[in-house]
Amino acid sequence: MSNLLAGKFIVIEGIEGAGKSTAIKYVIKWLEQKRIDQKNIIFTREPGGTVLAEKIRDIIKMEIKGELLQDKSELLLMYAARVQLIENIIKPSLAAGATVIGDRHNYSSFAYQGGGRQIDLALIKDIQRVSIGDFKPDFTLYLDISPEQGLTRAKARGKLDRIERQEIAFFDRSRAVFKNLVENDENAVSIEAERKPKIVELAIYQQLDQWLARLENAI
Ligand code: T5A
Repeated sequence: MSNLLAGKFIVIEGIEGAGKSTAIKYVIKWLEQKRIDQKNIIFTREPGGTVLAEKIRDIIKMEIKGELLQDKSELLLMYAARVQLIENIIKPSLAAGATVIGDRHNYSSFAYQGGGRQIDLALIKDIQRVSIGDFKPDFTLYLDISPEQGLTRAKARGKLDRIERQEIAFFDRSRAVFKNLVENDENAVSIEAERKPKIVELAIYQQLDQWLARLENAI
């Protein structure tokens, strides 16, 4: 069974405060229950995850008086960080037989820069094609939450950053794009994330079990 999970890339997506960091702990617990050795579980986050990509993350989060980060610059920085992460960490780890868990990936750019910032999705697709080609996750868990609820959770944790301070409509558009992408992706599932942590945890295990069963049936 563990062989089926070797070399697989599992991604968690969702808007702010959906519970991605919390969900990752559950995914790690599930992998350990499937007897995947801790050293074969690699965790990544986007934007970030390599030395240079973390520096790009700093630029994305930075607020400079008198100079706005342009939407298209933000989009290109997301993909620059993604290329660094994929080529330096994700692909080599998968090739070595690890299971990689990603806190956000490509769908976040469609949701935030496409939905939120309203950049043409066709343009994002072109940038995706020239930067990361057809690289994609094996399985995506999308945590669905209303922006009101997600931002309440995020606020409870502390000061909001540049992106988190966008208006509710921004996150409504992001959520709509996420939902559309997930509905049209047979390797992605949506989880209602407004429920109690224990219920969300069980829903995540159930979805992972069903995905694993599909992998087994495909042999
Ligand atoms: N971005 C990123 C783009 O615009 N484009 C892109 O292409 C990419 C990759 C990243 C920012 O960059 C943007 C999106 C982001 O704005 P970040 O700091 O990594 O910035 O932000 P997030 O990924 O949004 O991470 P957050 O930490 O804000 O949200 P999480 O990880 O979803 O939430 P989590 O797990 O920390 O939970 C939030 C709080 O809720 C509680 C937790 O204990 C925590 O306190 N919680 C629950 N409470 C009640 N019920 C539950 N079921 C709960 N689950 C968790």
